[in-house]
Amino acid sequence: MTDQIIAADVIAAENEKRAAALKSDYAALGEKLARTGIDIDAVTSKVADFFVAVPSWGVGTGGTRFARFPGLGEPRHIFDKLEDCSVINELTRATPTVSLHIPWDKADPKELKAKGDALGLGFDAMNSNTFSDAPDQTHSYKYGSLSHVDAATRAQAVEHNIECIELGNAIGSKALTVWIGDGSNFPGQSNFTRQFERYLASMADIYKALPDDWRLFTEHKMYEPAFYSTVVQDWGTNYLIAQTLGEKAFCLVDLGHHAPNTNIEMIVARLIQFGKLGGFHFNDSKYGDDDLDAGSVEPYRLFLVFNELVDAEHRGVKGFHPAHMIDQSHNVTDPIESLISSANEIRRAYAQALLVDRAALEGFQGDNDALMASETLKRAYRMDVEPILAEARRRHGGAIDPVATYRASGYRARVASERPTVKGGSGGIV
Ligand code: LRH
Ligand code: MN
Ligand code: MN
Repeated sequence: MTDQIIAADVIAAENEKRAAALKSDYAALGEKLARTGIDIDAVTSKVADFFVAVPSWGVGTGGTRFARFPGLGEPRHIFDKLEDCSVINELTRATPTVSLHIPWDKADPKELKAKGDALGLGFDAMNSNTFSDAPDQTHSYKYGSLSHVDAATRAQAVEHNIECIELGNAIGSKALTVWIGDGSNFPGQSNFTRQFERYLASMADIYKALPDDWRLFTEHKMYEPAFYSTVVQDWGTNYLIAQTLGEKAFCLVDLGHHAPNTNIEMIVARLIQFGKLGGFHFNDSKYGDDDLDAGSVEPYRLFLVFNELVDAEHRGVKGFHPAHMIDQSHNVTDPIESLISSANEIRRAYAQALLVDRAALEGFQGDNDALMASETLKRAYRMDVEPILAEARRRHGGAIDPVATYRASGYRARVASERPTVKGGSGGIV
């Protein structure tokens, strides 16, 4: 038995209000899909088996470089964060794991594991932080970390990553994600080649410390905090890293880390083709690394990414098991509501991609029928799959309408009365 934070009878009462409508919507959609030979229950089971990890850093209100406006009941520490994450999972049944960020979430591994077990939560990829200085560290990362010109600073950054692996190992994680802010702000400030050589050497030391059943994810990002050049700036560099390090190294694609208009779904296809797609940080953006809620700005792009993933599944690509994580920053919403909504949007894109008639698509591609090929994707994308998502949640003890149920539960007001009010302040980066 796990500790359920949102009382089961609250979920049941809310579901009761919506059960009849869902039943009839699900039957109608089932009938519609059956006309094209799709078994709705098969799709619902696949959707129910699709999970995405929640970032521990996402349940607190984020901020920008300018300010942070905290909400009520901000989590005080990782154990509060885990409770917030559990609420998301209880309502969506889509997020049974949490991705930790160290040192922000540093705690006794036994206590972390016990709390996770009590809530029925596991731990996804560990994230290291060498893009900011921890209060007690010896060497500053102001001028870089894993690629720093100073060997002692690089060694400290390597050591920190190894510590993340050790902590992760003790709590059941199986992957380390490394994102660094290293780069330069002026032409001439750094030697591109030497800097990348130093980075690769540091990463090789981290790679050596990986347990056999672990994967190492490197995350590229075009710019920020370095504004002239970034060491791991794009998927090409990321691919070189994964290739150089070895078979346990893979590329992580954060949807917000590309230049505007970049064809991200094509990057995904390339990485799959060459066996180096490690996973995702889902979010959405309009201008840069905005960290907006997944599917909130460009839901079609999210669908197109999932179209590539389902295509790979369909082709039976060997050893294909990308890690799915959310990486968002919530400035104007209740973070729990945003994460609930994003988990649903991610599942929605997956469900829609499952509906693509792949045989027809292949036929149109072979006939150079561009219009019908595009129409085949659009047909799946236009399908309102909400009854499938709701039914997948309901069947696994979740809420038919998770945001409404969350509001009805009064959780935010309760934690606001237990957790001290946090004052606003100047900005951070996430
Ligand atoms: C960097 C990033 C990366 C970090 C997270 C806190 O932009 O997306 O994934 O780990 O923010
Ligand atoms: Mn990210
Ligand atoms: Mn980011």
